[in-house]
Amino acid sequence: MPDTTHRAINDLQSYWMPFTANRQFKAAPRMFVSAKGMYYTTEEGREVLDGVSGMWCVNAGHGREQITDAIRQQADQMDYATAFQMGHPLAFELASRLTNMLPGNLDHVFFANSGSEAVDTALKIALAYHRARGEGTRTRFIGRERGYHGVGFGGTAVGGIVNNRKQFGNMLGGVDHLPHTHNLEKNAFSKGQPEWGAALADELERLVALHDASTIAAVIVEPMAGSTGVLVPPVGYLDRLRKICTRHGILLIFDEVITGFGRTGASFGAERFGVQPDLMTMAKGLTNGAVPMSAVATTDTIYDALMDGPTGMIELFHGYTYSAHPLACAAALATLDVYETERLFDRCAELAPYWEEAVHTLSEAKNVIDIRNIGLVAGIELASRDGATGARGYDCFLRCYEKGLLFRQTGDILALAPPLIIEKSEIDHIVDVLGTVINELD
Ligand code: PXG
Ligand code: PLP
Repeated sequence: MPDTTHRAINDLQSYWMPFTANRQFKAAPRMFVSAKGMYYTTEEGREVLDGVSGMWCVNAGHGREQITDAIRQQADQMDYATAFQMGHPLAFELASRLTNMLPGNLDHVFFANSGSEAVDTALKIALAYHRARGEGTRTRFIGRERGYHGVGFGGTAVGGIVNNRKQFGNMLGGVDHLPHTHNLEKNAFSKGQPEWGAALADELERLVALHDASTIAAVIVEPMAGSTGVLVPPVGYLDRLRKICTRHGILLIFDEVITGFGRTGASFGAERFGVQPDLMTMAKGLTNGAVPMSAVATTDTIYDALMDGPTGMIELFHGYTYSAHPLACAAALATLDVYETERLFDRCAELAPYWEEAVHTLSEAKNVIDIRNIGLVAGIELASRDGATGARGYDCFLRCYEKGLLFRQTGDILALAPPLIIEKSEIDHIVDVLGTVINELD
């Protein structure tokens, strides 16, 4: 047995940090100890403006009392209730509340705890649906290059970010990918939806011809790809995907883990882009990040197809210990109240033009090769240094952090998605800091 008695209680080695360069971080740790509104406070007592809403989740800003009160109260009343063969009222209330908000006939909601679980749930529901209708040969999934659908085996397989895949073998079999929609030659510095690229959706016809529709269960895409560095869908692109899916009996899954709850200036990306999916995943903003929770919404058609056997039979052999956890339900209900009373989705839409103009002023900054935006999201792409992809992006991330601004950096792309409560003066400040830092970098 190794002798560990001499170790400091806060030994940094014990915690294996997710999606983090552990050795680099532990050599010079950055710690947040509190958060309120638009700002974190660091261990040294510095304030840092949260330019990415936690991790695309704290849409109403940090430390919202209405939400923390609801969690506290629910913890006192009932900490946990089993979700299998038993219910509790908040779960039903939240599901009804969501189906009232959701576009079209997305009328049923299944609860999970993370975006990754929601994605795997949606993929499994798609398989079960086709099987229930006697089309059990439809087992193939089509994702998209550069897509991010979390880190479960299903989500990793349909995802298209190479670094997230290459360590993990074959993953789920029978998956193919659409091409991504990023094209600097055609679309650099587009404001909002790029004009070029709708025809990329026709690649789905090619994949259908290759595999045959009878083998394809579902297509899964993010309406706007977030994690890969903000790829806004070209005008008409999602609409074409929808038409091709419908033509071939393929389900269309929108992964709205980032685009849900106001981020693009409407309740959901489906609404913002005017395209109706058959299944939708949600997470993050659902509880304002305060308690882990995710959900999958499905149409009546899908739900009804599975409600077909004997009534005493479990219809879907799937669920989580913490599905519809009472604390998460309480947090989500309070979060939806905050969004509604403060009209935060409208606020996002109202601020979006100001945000767009502000971030595009950085187009003249050194090494900036693209700026993309929609709602309160922006992606700023920097040219990579020779032989050192990501180095310039990381330097920018670190210097901005030192100057009190946090965002997400993925390679040489800077992703911004501030809480929807942001003020114009804070938008100006973000752009100021970014402009200064980008121009200082070699
Ligand atoms: N789908 C989408 C579209 C996501 O953006 C997930 C699924 C997975 O959710 P969970 O809760 O399992 O992480 C996500 C998560 C980034 C970043 O750097 C983005 C996510 C997570 C972590 C970092 O942009 N998105
Ligand atoms: N592993 C074991 C041994 C379990 O018993 C369970 C749940 O009962 C799980 C994994 C799944 O955990 P969860 O339902 O929290 O996803």
